[in-house]
Amino acid sequence: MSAKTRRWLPSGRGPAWRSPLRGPWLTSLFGAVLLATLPLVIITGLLDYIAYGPRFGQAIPGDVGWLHLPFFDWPTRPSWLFRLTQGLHVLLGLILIPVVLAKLWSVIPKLFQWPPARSLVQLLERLTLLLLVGGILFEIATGVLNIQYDYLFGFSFYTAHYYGAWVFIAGFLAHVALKLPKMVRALRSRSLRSELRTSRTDTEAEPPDPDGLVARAPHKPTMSRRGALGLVFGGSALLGVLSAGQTLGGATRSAAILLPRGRNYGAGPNDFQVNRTANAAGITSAETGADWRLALSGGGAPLRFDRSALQAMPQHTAELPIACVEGWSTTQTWSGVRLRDLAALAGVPEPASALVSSVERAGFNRVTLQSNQVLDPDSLLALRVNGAVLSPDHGFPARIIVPALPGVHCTKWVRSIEFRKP
Ligand SMILES: Nc1nc2c(c(=O)[nH]1)N[C@H]1C(S)=C(S)[C@@H](COP(=O)(O)O)O[C@H]1N2
Ligand SMILES: [Mo]
Repeated sequence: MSAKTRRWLPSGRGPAWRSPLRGPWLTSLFGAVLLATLPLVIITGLLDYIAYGPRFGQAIPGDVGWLHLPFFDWPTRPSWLFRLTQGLHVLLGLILIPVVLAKLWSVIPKLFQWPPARSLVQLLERLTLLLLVGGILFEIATGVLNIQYDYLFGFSFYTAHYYGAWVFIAGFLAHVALKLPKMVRALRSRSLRSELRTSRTDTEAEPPDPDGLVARAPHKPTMSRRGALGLVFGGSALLGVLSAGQTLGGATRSAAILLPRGRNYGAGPNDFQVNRTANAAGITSAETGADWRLALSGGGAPLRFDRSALQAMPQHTAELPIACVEGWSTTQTWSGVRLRDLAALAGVPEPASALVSSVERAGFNRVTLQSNQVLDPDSLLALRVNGAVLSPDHGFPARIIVPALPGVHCTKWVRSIEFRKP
C-alpha cells in the first residue's frame, strides 16, 4: 500500500483523520467562543443596516420583503454609537476568522462521513450545517472583500451580505438548538486549566466519541492542545492588532496594515482618512469656488448663501467621529453652522426630514436625514475641521457632520438642503 492509500481506511470510508487533538472537547471549546461572540457580530450588523435608514430607501438592499427589520429613528446619542456598532462588527468579524477555521478543521471527519445521513433527522441536521458553514464562509468572504475594496463591487455586494446573513442566522440558531447540550457535556469532560498545563508529549487523544471526531488510530501529537489554542487565539490577537488601529487611531494607527485607506493621509488639520478624493469624485474648483452657493428650500422661496454668508452665521464646534463601514473611523473637531439653524432659516424649524444633495453627480451624492438628526445641537453643515478650512478631499466648501451618523451619509461638497415639513 502506498503512503497515499494508507491514509484511507480499508472500508473505503474516507480519509482517516489522525490528529490526536481532534475531539468533542476541542470542538466545543471553539464552539463556545463562537457562541459567545457571533451574536454580537449578527446584532451589530443588523443595527448598522437600520442605521442607514431603510425607510428612506437608503439601506442596501432596499426592498427586502418580509425579511425587513423593525424601523426606528437611529439615535444621535451617544455620538460614537455607529462607530461602536460598525467597529465591533468589522473587528470581531475579522478576529473570529481563525476560530471559525479551527472549528471547521476540528469537525472535518464529519464531511466525509458515509452514509452522509442515517435518518431523516440527521439529514435535516446536516442541511442546517450547510446553511451554517456556507453562510459563515460567504459572510466572511463578502465582508473581507468589502473592507478591502468596498465600492468596486457596487451595490449588489451589500445585498449578498444581507441575505447571506439571514441564511447564516438560520443555520446558527438551528445548530445551537441542536448542539447546545452536547457542547456543554463535552466542555465538562475536560478541564481547560489542566489542558493548558499539558505539554506536547503528555497530550493524549480524547476517548472515542459516537460522532467519530476522535481518530481511531491517532498519530503521535506534533502539538499540544495548549499549542493549538495558542496558535488559533494568537492568530486572532494578531488580526486584532493589525486591524484595531483603523478604528482606535492614535499610536495604534501605524499597526493597522489590514484595512485600506492607508495609514498616513498627509499633514496638518486635514490629516485623516479620505474615502473618495475630490479628484476621484470629479469635483472641480469651478464648482466649489467663488460661484458656489448653498441652496436651502422647504418653506417659502428657496434661499441661497455663499461661503462668507455662512461664515457670518453663528458657528458651533463639536468633536465627532466619522465611521465608515469599510472598518475605519476617525474623530475630528468640526465647526460650522447648525443644521437646525439652517432649517429655521428655511422656514421649517421642525422638519420631518431633510434631503441633502452634493455637487457630485454620481456616487454618494445625496442623503435623507431624520428629524432628530437635523435637530441635534451638534449636527453641522461643517465649514472647518480642526480649526482649518475643509480641504477639497474632505468636502470643501461644506459637508454634513451629524452625531452617530454612518460615515457614508456625511455628504461632502454639499450643494443644497431641502427641509421637509411633517
Ligand atoms: N459627496 C460625497 N460625500 C461622501 C462620500 C462620497 O463619495 N461623495 N463618501 C462618504 C463616505 S463612504 C465616508 S466614510 C465619508 C468619508 O469622509 P472623509 O473622506 O472626509 O474621511 O464621506 C462620505 N461622504
Ligand atoms: Mo464610508
